[in-house]
Formats: sequence, structure tokens, C-alpha cells
Amino acid sequence: MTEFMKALKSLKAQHEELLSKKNEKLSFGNGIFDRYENPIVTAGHAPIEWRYDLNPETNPYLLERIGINATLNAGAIKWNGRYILVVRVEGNDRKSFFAVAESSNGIDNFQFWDEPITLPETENPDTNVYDMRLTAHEDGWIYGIFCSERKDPNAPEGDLSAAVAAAGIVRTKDLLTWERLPDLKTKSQQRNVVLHPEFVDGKYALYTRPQDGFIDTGSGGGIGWGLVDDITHAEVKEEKIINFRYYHTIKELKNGEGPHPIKTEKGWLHLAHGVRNCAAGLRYVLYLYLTDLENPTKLIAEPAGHFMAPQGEERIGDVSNVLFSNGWIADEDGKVFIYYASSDTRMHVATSTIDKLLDYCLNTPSDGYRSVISVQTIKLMVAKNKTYQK
Ligand code: BGC
Ligand code: BMA
Repeated sequence: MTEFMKALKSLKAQHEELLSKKNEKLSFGNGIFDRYENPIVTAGHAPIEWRYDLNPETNPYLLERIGINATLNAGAIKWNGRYILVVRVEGNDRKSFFAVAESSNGIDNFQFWDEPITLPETENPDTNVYDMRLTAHEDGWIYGIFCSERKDPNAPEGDLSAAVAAAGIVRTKDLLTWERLPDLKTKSQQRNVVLHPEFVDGKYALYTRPQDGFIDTGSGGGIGWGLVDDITHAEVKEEKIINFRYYHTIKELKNGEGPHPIKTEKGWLHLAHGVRNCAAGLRYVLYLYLTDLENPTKLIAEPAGHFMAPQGEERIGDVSNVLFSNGWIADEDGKVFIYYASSDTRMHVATSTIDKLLDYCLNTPSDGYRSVISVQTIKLMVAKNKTYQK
């Protein structure tokens, strides 16, 4: 066997081993959700054919020609009985693109389809695209809303990082061919825009995240909501804030809707991220909130603090101290698969159930905004437990 063939054989064996690895639930948790032993999609999951020229004549040393840096922030959808992720794949060149990975059980053996998604551009080409949220809308289309980033045309000379973020919109029926619609028009820049799955007053409804600049949300008070008449020329004229930011909370600096909320008997169940600034940089955690079934903009419950925060190895990566989620899947039987990325580097899954998540939302104390209230809340729990034990 030639050196080339030997190298190729071992490359394929390693890849196969990674893809076929079983994933086990970790045995200790808080009862609310379960974490798993292994990340579910990593840069190493990218197909060998994307990265290597497999012809010994043009690549005699079997060198990797196209490096993949990270797989993160995936949108998710159950489709034909399969668990589908539209993963943000980032190359060594720092450009991200979208690629479908699928699994039959939602927790392991995720495998990328043969080729990444071909995403059409608008007349204003995107520099980078990321963080797609998938919504199977009641109009019959599957929509993907993502962040399209372009260099700021008004940036002062020499400023190479000033950018403009906008919500790009695509739709598909087969996850293979994607139709690009015009970007969302709103008053400000946008990241974290999510399509609600149902019409509201006959209109498309969007969760938005108004922001003053590319990074700063500034006067943008939190997660917004706006209605759109025509999704093929989407414009939100009025944005109403439905989930606010507060001083000294996990979402002091910014927050954004994760995937679209899940419809439950007790309300719309939302997964979002909250960000605070500290000496180590921005810390991203996940939180849940519940809104009214009839009026998805009306907050019913919001537990204090984070639902999930980076732990152990999750804390380390390209952008450390970050958990981010823009995809989850609720099965018919009430099981929920929460797909989250750690530190802008790899994808994980956590599982729970609708019942547990609702119980968590409705029975976890809400934020009292002061240390003294936190102590009162604990003392109430202790007192209750004393009477119960008697
Ligand atoms: C990065 C995103 C990040 C955003 C704001 C973009 O250039 O690709 O991952 O969320 O900047 O920091
Ligand atoms: C953001 C997001 C994500 C990313 C996070 C942390 O603003 O949109 O793309 O995970 O920053 O870098």
C-alpha cells in the first residue's frame, strides 16, 4: 500500500469513529435537563471530501487543503422523522456558511449532507452569514432567518471591523434549494431575528433585536416583536419590546431570542440568550421565559437567572464563556432536544421535556433584583421545607 493510501485509510477510520460514537447522558444534573457526554457536531465531523483533495497526483502528501475551524449555532427542525441541524460551519478563513447535518435519534451519529447549502445572495453581497433560525411556518414554507454581515460602508478609513448586521431571509420546501428573499427592513441593525410559526392577525410575526450599532444594543431595550404584511418584502415598521434587559441580571448588556418558541398548553415557551460584560469579556448564557398563548407578546413567567451556563470544557473555545442556542426540537411525546453551541466552537445537545420546562418556568422564583430578596426567597424555601418535614 502506498503512503498516500495508508494515510487516507487512517483518516477515514478516524472520521468514521468520530461519526459513529454513541452519546451517553451524564448522570448528574439539576433535574431540569440532561447534558450529554460528547459534543454532537464538531469541526472534525466535516466530510473529508470538503477538506482534502483525494487525488494522489494533485495531493501526494494528502494535505488538508480547506480547514474547518468550528461548527456552531445551528438551527434545528424535525423533518421526515429525522433530527436536522442547519449548522453554522466556519472555515479557517473565518467565513461561515450553512450545512445540513442529520441524525435519526437527535443525540448522536450526526452526519453532514454531501455539500454545504448554496445560499443565494441579494444585490448587496453578504460578507458573512450566520446563526440561522428555522421555522416551519403555517404558510407551508420552511423559513431560515439568519444574520447577514457586511462591512459598514460609512466606516472611517482604516477601520476594518465596523460592520452592519441585517436579517437575511430564505425559504425552502426540501432543505436543498433555498430561495432568497429581500433582507428584513427595520429602523435599526438586526441580529437574532426569528419567525413565529403562526400568523398573528393574518400577518407574519417576527422576534427582533433592535440595536444601535453592530455590537451595542444601546437604546434597543431587549427582544422585540413586529408584524410583517408581506414576507417577500419584509418590513417591520413598529417594534415593541416584549422581553426587557435589566441592571445586574444575566442579560444586562444584551439578549436575543433563540429558536422560535414552542407552543404548549400553558403558553409559548421561549429559549433566549442573555449577555453580560465582565473583565473576561462578554458572558453568554441561556434563559427561558413563557408568554401567553393568545398573546405571544405578554410575559407570563420568567425564572431568575440562567437556565444553562457554560460548564467545564464548554467554557473554552474560540470565543470563551459562551453558550448560544438557536435550535430546539419538541417531539410529539413531549421530549425536547435543546441544541446549543459552546464557546463558538462545537455543538451539543441537552434533553428535557415540555412538562419539566413548564414546571421550571412556572415554579422557579423570578428575579427580585436585590440580594436581600434572594435571601428572603431562600428563607421561604427553608421554612416551607421545615413544615413539610414535620
Ligand atoms: C461574528 C459573530 C458575532 C458578532 C458580534 C460577528 O462578526 O461572526 O459570531 O456574534 O460578530 O460579535
Ligand atoms: C453573537 C452571536 C453569535 C455568537 C456570539 C458570541 O453576537 O450572534 O454568533 O455565538 O456573538 O460570539
